[in-house]
Amino acid sequence: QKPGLELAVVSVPSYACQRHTPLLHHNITLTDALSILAENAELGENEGRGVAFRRAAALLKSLPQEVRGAEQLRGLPCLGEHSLRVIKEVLEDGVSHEVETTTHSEQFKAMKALTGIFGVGAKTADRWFKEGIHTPSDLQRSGHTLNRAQRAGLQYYDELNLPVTKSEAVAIGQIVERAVHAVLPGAEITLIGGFRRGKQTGHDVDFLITHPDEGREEGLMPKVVSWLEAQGFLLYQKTTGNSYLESKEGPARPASNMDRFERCFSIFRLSTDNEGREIQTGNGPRSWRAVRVDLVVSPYSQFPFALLGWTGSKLFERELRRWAVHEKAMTLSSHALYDRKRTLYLRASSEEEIFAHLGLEYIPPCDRNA
Ligand code: DGT
Ligand code: MG
Repeated sequence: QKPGLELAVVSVPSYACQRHTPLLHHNITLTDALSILAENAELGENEGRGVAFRRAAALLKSLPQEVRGAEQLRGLPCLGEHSLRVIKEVLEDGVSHEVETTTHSEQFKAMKALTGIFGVGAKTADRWFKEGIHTPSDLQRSGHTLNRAQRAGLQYYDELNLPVTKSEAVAIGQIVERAVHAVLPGAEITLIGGFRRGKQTGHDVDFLITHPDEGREEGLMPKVVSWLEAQGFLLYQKTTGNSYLESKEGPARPASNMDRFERCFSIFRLSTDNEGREIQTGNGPRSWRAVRVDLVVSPYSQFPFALLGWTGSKLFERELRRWAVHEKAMTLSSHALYDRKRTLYLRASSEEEIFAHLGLEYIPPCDRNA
């Protein structure tokens, strides 16, 4: 028996939310290749294709050992024809021709650079690319009218594309805590997103804010933002009160809840004095850097759903919702879990209870890195 042949015998469940997916895994070369193809599909607004590559990559991330040969993949779920072809190529030749062509393509490079500007999505980037704009500098020179987010995104481009470290996330957390407690003592602040899953760096820092007395959290965001602005901590902010309405997910909520889920997309001005680090800019060095920060406020009764929904990974979230609908006839969102057969909302006071309602083994945040 070849080493590792037992992989194929172990049965691996097909939904990522049924599996433990640690941050560090054994198949980086393969998942990197598939992630590039996923990214390319997403940039080309081919969502279905993107998800197929992401699912294949997530399956490989959950395997207990390195895949050395294609025969080890027999019987495993989530591996479509295209993904299998790419995996086999990488296993045999060390690289995939399609991945190489993609990473070297002008279009992929330009789309990545342009969508790397805060406030720029795939549609806008594609329009600019077709006009011959390939880089942030091209955009700057083009004289295009940009919105406030895009202007900030361009201004802080280099810094916002620098990974945010865990210690920077902690420092931001202390500022957010001061702000929140100044305007609402007793409010609770939780670090969510990738850092809650144990990542050491991130593209932004995400926080969820709530208060044990339901209702006290209403109208909190504008007050927090005013405090942060007055103290000079914000370079940019946009607060939305109805992000839930705009999203397609989830059951319809009672009208009274509509504007309760507040979200703030911001750019913080974080001092780098503590680390003795200087940021190099076009105008010389300075002792602060720009950091993307997302703040979300949730009513206490929805907190476990918000916590689960904002911890990620994005694919893990997608798989949870898919599992809920297709296997349980339930609708899961960051606000609630609805049982469509019994036509009622299921309450939960912890993430564990939501997994239990869904008939899933509890997966801790550190194993949601699908
Ligand atoms: P990164 O890139 O290091 O920041 O990685 P993450 O996993 O922190 O990704 P991020 O910050 O884009 O999002 C964190 C999680 O929050 C993500 O897994 C799904 C969730 N999320 C992000 N945007 C939305 C949204 O608009 N609505 C809802 N319901 N969830 C969202
Ligand atoms: Mg994040």
